[in-house]
Amino acid sequence: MRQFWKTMQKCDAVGGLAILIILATAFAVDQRDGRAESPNLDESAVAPFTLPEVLAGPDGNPAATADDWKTRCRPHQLRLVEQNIYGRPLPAVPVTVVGEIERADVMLAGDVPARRLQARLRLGEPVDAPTVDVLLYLPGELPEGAKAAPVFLGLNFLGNQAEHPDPGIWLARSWLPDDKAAGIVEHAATDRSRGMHARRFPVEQMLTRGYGMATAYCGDIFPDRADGRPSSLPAATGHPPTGDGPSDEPGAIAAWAWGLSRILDWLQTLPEVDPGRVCVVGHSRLGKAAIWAGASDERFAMVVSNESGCGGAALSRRNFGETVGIITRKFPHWFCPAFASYAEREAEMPCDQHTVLALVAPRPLLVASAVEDLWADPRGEFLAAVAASPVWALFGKTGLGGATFPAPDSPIGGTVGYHLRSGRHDLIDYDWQRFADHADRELFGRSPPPADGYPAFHPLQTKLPAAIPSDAILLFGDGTEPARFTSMSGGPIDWRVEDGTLVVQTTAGHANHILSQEMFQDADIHAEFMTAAEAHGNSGLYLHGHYEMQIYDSFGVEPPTEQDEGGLYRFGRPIVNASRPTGQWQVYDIRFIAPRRGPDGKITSPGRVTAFLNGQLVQNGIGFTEPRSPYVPYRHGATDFLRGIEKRLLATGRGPLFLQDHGSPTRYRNVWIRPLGGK
Ligand code: GTR
Repeated sequence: MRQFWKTMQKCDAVGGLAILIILATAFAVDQRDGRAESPNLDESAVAPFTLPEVLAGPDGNPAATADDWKTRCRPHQLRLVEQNIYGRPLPAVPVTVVGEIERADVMLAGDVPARRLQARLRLGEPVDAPTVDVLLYLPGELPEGAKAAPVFLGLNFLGNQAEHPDPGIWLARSWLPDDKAAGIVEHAATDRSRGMHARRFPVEQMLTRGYGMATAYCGDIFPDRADGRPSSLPAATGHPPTGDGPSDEPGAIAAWAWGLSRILDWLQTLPEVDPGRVCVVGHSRLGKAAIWAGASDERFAMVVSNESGCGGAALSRRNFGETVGIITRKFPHWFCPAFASYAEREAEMPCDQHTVLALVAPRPLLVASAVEDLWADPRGEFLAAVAASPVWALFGKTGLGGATFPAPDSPIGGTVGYHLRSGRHDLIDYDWQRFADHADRELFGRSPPPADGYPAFHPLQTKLPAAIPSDAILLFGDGTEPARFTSMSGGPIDWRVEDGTLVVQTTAGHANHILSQEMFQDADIHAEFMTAAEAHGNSGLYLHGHYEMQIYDSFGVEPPTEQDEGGLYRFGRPIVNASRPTGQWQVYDIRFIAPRRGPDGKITSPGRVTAFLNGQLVQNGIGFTEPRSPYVPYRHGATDFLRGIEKRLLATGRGPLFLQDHGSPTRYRNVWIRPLGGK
């Protein structure tokens, strides 16, 4: 509310003759037109395949010991990957800071103290050598005894400013792919792009776990477009500006990986950074780059692939999802020319993506997939991790430690970890928490904090009204069933149902709220709403009656404040302004983790909110403690009934959802709760 008014998949299923015939027909079609743009997404149509021996040395004999691997076999396998997938190595160049490193102590959302560093790095000797802007956040306070922080380093897609809403982040200056919705206009970053990809870079949560977060824009190194080569860093270091070089001419992925190594050169000079604990991470195409950076540069302490798919963690020989042919035709600039030559003859490649993963051994590796990301072939990513694991065994370590494909949201593994997140192709807080868990175990030998065990939170908000999940407790649907809400005095509500919507019955005192009959502790909350012209559409979702997710006509307000839609009132401004104009349906999905209280009623661990508004992340796990709003319904217009509700809330941790009256006839529909943790 406003303050003024406010086994390698032995292909069990390919037994039947019928399937073989279908496959043969499919291949015939492929051969006829030479293309296979719609890949196989049917598990039962996966053909059997044999992977090249990952442990083999140049004579074909497998490594027998860790030393044998290191001296004889690894160099051989590394060369195979260079020659056939990403290209020969690019030379290291001197890295210097242009001007000064900018250091600032900042307070991030949820009262998380941080040190922000920004530097422009010149890669190469000449004064006009190309530059890369690096953004680094470090924990404001280090754990006792620690002198420097471990850091996750990854490239981003839309510039550093898109990774976090912090207004102090330098805007990207290089060419960017146009994306009006994300504030990239005429290939340039605008202020509107700030925080647009923040869901992929949960700085506050990772700092809270003790990890620093570093990033740079991939396009500073190699613009991600077929004709990007002339303005890429390799071109500036004397590589041919066309893609017609020799078969091992490196492409964009090799250039991005090389850029990550140069940034590591710099990170290792910083007193605040633990030089032995820099983890390289990346999503999708940038996951391919992260894998290759970590495989080829052994200074990276840990390697994380998030949904890197074809040419990343997924086996090319497995005919499921994106293929070598599809990827090299669509992105001719990503790989070395030799890779494209294996289109539709993957079985002839002397290595496969398990080879790339194996090069990370004996360091920790984490491969992450998502259930709905079939294009990236989650099972193929898993099987590559299985097939790479014997190299860890040579070092006396458990690689993945099993060959059973896990259930969603159930991480597995040893020094090689794997998880299959529920949801679609993306990089979200759930994934990062698992990366931190893996680093806790593998780099520090400590147990990660207990995970909440809740499924990943990744709501799809593209279609309204949304389909009601079968496990939802519906508080109000379309008016065909009575609303499961109570008035402030504990009686029936007087809000009217109109055209299948529940309309706020406004009062002069702005205190005719309604509260759910359902009491819950932690929950996912869904609410569709439409603001009205009166009183700026002011209303809100009061979580437990203590914390308000703002509803307010905020369309076009830049920058949005904590009183605008998407804000957690009195705690945090929305990461981006995702609101729609009054008169349009909008949707909130909120994961509410209630604060925990001790026997004296005092908070022992803060609560957290992650919220999506109209498809955009507006709160990313923001932490909060005691209520700060003067408008909490237990005070503003409180009744004896409500005092009783609050008393019970403090004693049991369970409370209701309030829909707020703030003088505007806001409409609601499809309001439901999915309690978490069976409570
Ligand atoms: C796709 C590509 C994938 C993956 C993805 C991404 O178009 O086919 O291999 O890299 O892009 O980077 O988002």
